[in-house]
Order: sequence, then C-alpha cells, then structure tokens
Amino acid sequence: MTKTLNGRAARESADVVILGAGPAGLVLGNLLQATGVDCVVLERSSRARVESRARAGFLAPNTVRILERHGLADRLRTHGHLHGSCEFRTEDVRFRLDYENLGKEERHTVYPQQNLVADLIAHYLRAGGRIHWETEALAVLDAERERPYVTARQVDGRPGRWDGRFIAGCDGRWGAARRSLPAGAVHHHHDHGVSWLGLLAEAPPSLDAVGYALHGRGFAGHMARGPQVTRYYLQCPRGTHPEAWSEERIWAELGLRMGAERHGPLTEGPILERGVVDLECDVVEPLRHGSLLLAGDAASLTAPAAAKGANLAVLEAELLAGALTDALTRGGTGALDSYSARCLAHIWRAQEFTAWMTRLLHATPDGLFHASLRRARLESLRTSRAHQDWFAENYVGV
Ligand code: RFL
Repeated sequence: MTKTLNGRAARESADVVILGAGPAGLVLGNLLQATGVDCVVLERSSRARVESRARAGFLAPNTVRILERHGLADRLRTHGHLHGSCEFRTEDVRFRLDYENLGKEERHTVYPQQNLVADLIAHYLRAGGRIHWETEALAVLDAERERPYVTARQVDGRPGRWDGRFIAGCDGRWGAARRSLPAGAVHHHHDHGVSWLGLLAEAPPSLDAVGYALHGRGFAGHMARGPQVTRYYLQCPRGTHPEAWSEERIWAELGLRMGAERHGPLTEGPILERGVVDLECDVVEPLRHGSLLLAGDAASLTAPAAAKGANLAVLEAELLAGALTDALTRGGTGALDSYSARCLAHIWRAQEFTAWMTRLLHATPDGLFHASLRRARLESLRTSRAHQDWFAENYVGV
C-alpha cells in the first residue's frame, strides 16, 4: 500500500523490497509471490526499456529446469531453440565440439534475455505482483537493524521510501545495493584487459554452431539469437568508441577473422545494436549483510566470454527465494545463513571457467609465450576426449 506524505514523498512497505527488474529480481519476485510472501519490485527503467534490452541468449539446462519447476518456462519451451555445438577456428585449424554428446550430454536453450524478462514480468503481474517502473533506488539504509528501508526517486521525481524486513539487491553492478554495502564487504575485481565490440545483426546465423575465431588480429565470435538475429563480437582496442567502426568495416573484419574465404561467407545484415564491453569480473563477499541480500550481477559480474551471468542470476534468485520464504513463513534462518556460501561456490566455479575461456580466446600483447600456450590449450581441446568432457560440463553448467 502506497501512502503519500504531505503530497510529496510516498511511503510503502513489503516483507521483501526487490531492487531491479532483471532476471534475478523477476525470478525472485515470481517465486516469492507464488509462496504468498509480500514483495515489491523497484525498477529504474521503464517497462518498455527493460523488455527490449538485448543481452544474454544462452540459457543453461539448469536455468531452464529452475524456470520449469516454477511454471515460468512456457514460452521459452515453445519459442527457444536447443543448441549443442560450438566451433573453434584459427588460421590453421577448424574443429567442432558437439557438446550435447560430451560431458553430461546437455544443451543450451537459445532464448533472448529480453523475451525471458518480458515473460517474467507478465507472469508476475498476472499473479498480482507489484512493480514500480522508473523508480530509482538511491540507498539501502538500516540493513543491520530489524526494519531496513530503501530511499528512491519516483517516476515524477518525488522521493519515496520503501520499508521491508529484507531488501534484495538485484540491481546490477552499478545499483544502490552495492553502493550501500558496509565497509566490511570484500570486493574482488579483476580486469581481463580485453574489450569487445558487441553487435546485434539483423541477419540469420551464418553457421549452426557458436563460432569462436582465434585470429592474429583478435577474437571474433558468432552466436545465434534467433532465426533472423545473430550476435557477433569483435575484440577491439580498449577505449574504442562503438560508432568508430562502419558497418562495412565490421563485416570485412568479421569475415577475415572468421575465415569466410575458406569456410564460407557470413550472412550479412544491418547492425541493430552495438556497444563496447570491457571484459571485467568481480565478486562481492559475502552476499548477505544483515537484511540486505545480493543476487545476480549485483553479487558478481562475469565477463560474457562464457555466458554465465544470467544463469547465475536465476540460480541465486531461486536459492534466495527459498531462504526468504523459509525465514518469513516458518522462522527458519538456516537457509539464509548459508545463502552466501552456497552462491559463492557456484560463482567462483563460473569465474574460473570464464577466466579460462577468456585466456583461450584472446590474443594479448604479452607475446609469443602466451600465444604458444593458447595453441597448446586449443590442441588439447581438439584431441583429448577427457579435456572435451571437462569443457562440455563447464560450458553448459552453472
Ligand atoms: P540486470 O539484468 O542488469 O538487471 C538489473 C536491473 O536493475 C535495474 N537497476 C535499478 N533499479 C532500481 N534502482 C536502481 N538504483 C537500479 N540500478 C539498476 C536495471 O535497470 C536492471 O533492469 O541484472 P540481473 O538481474 O542480475 O541479471 C544479470 C544478467 O542480465 C547478466 O548477467 C547477463 O546479461 C550477462 N550476459 C550473459 N549471461 C548469460 O548467462 N548468457 C549469455 O549469453 C550472456 N550474454 C551478457 C551477454 C551480458 C552482456 N552485456 C550486458 C555485457 C551478452 C552481453 C553483451
């Protein structure tokens, strides 16, 4: 219930105040709503913006199982595409790993993140969930006390206050939850020292696999997003402006790095979106500070090289929903107490594999020694079944 104070500030309360309507916040909201826990979501952007923000696309089998378990996977099951193959290319070799036949024999589901987010919003609102759009959380206060609260700026610019028993920080890397952490929080940060020009092209995929090209001029990547849309990545110098490359130069460079002349041309099309991503990662420890709990990118950022971020967000949201429901409906605090340690075990596994992938994919300026290590690693992956099984298990797992 929202009350207006003196015609200016609004004040509202809920058992759980969720910051952020991304995959983490929305899965959490849906799961709490389903168990009858009173919650509210505050989202800085508009609904239209959140539902059109293209990001992840590769969902791990465990993510799909979680969404299925809670009745959140109907559209994903009918509109998603199963995907179980990736291809590595260098100037000398080209080989394919059908990871659906390796390791635990599992596949990704390709389903754009913005579609998943739209599904989660629709489901949450249908169940009576509350979301305040264009409401930016400014700070989380009194997290170490019994009644924490969030201050926010509402869509019309008025201040607002949301009181809760718990605050779920699902507002990403630059959100209010991270800014409100106490001094004791440990923030691990690592810069992989590599940047990508990330592109979304209105063009059907050029190959029926994820493509990783390790070229002397830098990495190039190819990932299907749907029958008519493909994501491409080009390693670029740090500080590159997204508009610095013309479409002509982009397609020429992609063709060159992916060996189009030898392996077949790329299907070109207009570039719908572009952005530069610096491959960085970080982890906040612990994920719980009194009644403030972090999930998703707010807890840990993984470089997009191994497609783990959205998958971790969904996994953590399920664990957090169970822990909060237990605490609020049964008074059990065991799951809340172990929430951080359980998530961190998954987070560090994902960080380790992402760092491995990042080192494999990129030419770095440290010269011949590193280049020879990359060649040896790739050769091991090409020829060793044990290495391939390890890769497959980590590639599709969280
Ligand atoms: P999100 O999705 O960033 O959502 C956070 C939400 O919080 C809002 N917000 C605030 N709201 C209120 N008050 C504030 N002060 C706020 N500050 C922020 C934001 O508007 C937003 O709506 O975080 P969440 O839910 O933790 O989900 C994380 C994922 O979005 C992210 O990890 C993935 O997109 C990463 N990622 C990928 N992950 C995968 O698992 N598979 C992939 O294939 C994959 N591809 C990618 C990716 C990330 C990419 N970018 C962004 C670099 C490809 C790319 C290009």
